[in-house]
Amino acid sequence: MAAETPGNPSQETLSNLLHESRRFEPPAELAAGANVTAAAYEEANADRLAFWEQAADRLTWAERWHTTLEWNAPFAKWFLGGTLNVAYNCVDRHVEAGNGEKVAYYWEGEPDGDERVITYADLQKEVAKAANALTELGVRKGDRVAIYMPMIPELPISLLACARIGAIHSVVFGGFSATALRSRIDDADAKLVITADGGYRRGAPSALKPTVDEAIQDCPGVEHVLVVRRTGQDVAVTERDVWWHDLVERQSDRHTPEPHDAEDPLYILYTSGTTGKPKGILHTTGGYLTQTAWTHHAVFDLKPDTDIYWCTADIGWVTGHSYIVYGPLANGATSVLYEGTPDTPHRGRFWEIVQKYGVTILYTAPTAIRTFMKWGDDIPAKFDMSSLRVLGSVGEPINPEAYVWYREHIGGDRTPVVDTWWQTETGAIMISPLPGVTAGKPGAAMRPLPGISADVVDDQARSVPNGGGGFLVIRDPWPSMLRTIWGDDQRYKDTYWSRFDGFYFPGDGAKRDEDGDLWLLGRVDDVMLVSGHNISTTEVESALVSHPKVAEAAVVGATDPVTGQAIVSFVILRGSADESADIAKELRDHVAKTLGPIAKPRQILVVPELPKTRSGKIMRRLLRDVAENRSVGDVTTLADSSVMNLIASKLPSAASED
Ligand code: 6R9
Repeated sequence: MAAETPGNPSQETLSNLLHESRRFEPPAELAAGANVTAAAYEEANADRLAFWEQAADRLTWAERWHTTLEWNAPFAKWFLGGTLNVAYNCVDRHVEAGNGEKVAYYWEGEPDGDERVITYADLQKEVAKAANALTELGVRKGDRVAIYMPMIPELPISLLACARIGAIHSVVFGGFSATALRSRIDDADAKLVITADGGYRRGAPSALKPTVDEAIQDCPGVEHVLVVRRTGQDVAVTERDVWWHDLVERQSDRHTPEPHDAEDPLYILYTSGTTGKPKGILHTTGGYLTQTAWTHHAVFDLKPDTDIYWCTADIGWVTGHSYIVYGPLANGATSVLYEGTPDTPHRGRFWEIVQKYGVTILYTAPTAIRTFMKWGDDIPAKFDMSSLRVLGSVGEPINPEAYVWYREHIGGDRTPVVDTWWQTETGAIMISPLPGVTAGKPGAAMRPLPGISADVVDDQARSVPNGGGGFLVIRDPWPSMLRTIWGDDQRYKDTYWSRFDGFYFPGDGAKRDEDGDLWLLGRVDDVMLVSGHNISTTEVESALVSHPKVAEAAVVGATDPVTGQAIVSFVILRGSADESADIAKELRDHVAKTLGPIAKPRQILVVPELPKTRSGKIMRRLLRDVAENRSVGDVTTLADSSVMNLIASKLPSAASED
């Protein structure tokens, strides 16, 4: 396909401004013993379905499938005719293989000294008891169970108990409001809610049960609320409430898992979406477990006998579903599960946990990494983290500077960093380096994994050439893809399959560099149109973060009489940097030098915080309101709504530039 005319802005889909030449080869030892080698790409290229069949064969099936894929676009069915039990695959089969004494989770509570060690044999008993308890409460295969809990062992146990009996779980993040919880309970028509009296958050017990009580006031479909006692705080108890310790503890610790169909639903997980009602993303069993397990094995090079793996996400998000619960347990991994926040009781808590358990694989988010950069290099330097061998990143584009900091200050300049791109909808990792194969480039997610066909296209759905930017699309169905939006097939088609005929459109922009490697450039809704150039927020933010004084940056396009849109930047300085009078000029010049004059921000605002969702993604929509002097829109999904006032109070000083 002919390239777009270089330098003709009206034809360019998305500018490619940032050039990064640092490279990190895979460590020789890791490459020599890697779970997955370059051959996997060739095998998958030669026969994609055979490749996924092999991955599915890593699981234990009650009945093997007869048809690998049935594709009635955009509706996919994988491993038709196959039956398996997800909980059996995640728990029982490891016990049967003689690994019952192996640790599944080292659970670390937020209050100091609060810890539990849960072996696979323990997990088998706990899941069996919980499955029996759900059955006693009348929960049957196909029923929906809403789960609203802190990060305690009963949370993964509840997921597995549902999976075991074929009930469909719908986890709602414990930080959501009663209104958000109610709309999700209603949409899925849940008959049981599992919760706790409360959880620990930043050093204090924080109640959950009252939020459930408020949420279900008008939900007659909810028959029971199963309540774990975690904090011991006072809670109102009504007739439909049942204590976990009363009901679950007296159950038999044996339960026979029944096989379920590969396409039986496993869970619904709501993604907020910026407008309208949340979308209930539906995942099924066989394909989902195949891809979560295989990617966890491949991308983290997990060695179940020696690795200690820690994903710091909350199980309320898809990262926790796929890479704390299903993927790691299917692989028989030993994981750390941490209840609290990174700064409780001190800012070295994560590194203390890495040191305590000898964590070898750490999976966290750019927002956390940038926060650690802001807090200062001296904090991680106090801990022994020589056990670490692979670092992962997920949730947002990782700025090259954050990547290099992560590698150096957390990984001791030894560990590969895998930047993993995926979504709630994709169920599992789609684009990522393989740590024993791929030379890492800071900021790049590199290549689609074997078996995944991702592409970058222009608005006519034509592949862009190397060096070009555009829309990320997925060309072929993959095993862990969402099957639909719960109860709304039409919305599923409209949202993901209507922008480009026959391709899945995730809503992200991307570029393909000169070597053909992929760089994610943020949501296409955030792209800025400056003097006819489409500029991604990610590249300007990364340029700002590459200045030694900047820890974090968010940029938005604001209406401008001259350029159409102008770039407005919000920056958080590093702990060590002082806010000099000419910081704005310094940073604007730095961006112009790094990316070219076209990307020079019109304004720079130094702010103490940025508005983020509860999973840590920057909400640029709200910053656009500030930049265009509008009253700030819907803040209900903000983690901390007071930050918008802090930011707005910074505004007057911004008007003075140029
Ligand atoms: C797993 C998860 C999905 C959106 C996705 C994209 C962004 C996630 C990324 C990334 C660049 C990465 N995203 N990982 N962007 N590089 N490595 O985060 O799921 O909460 O559904 O968000 O997050 O914009 O479309 P989810």
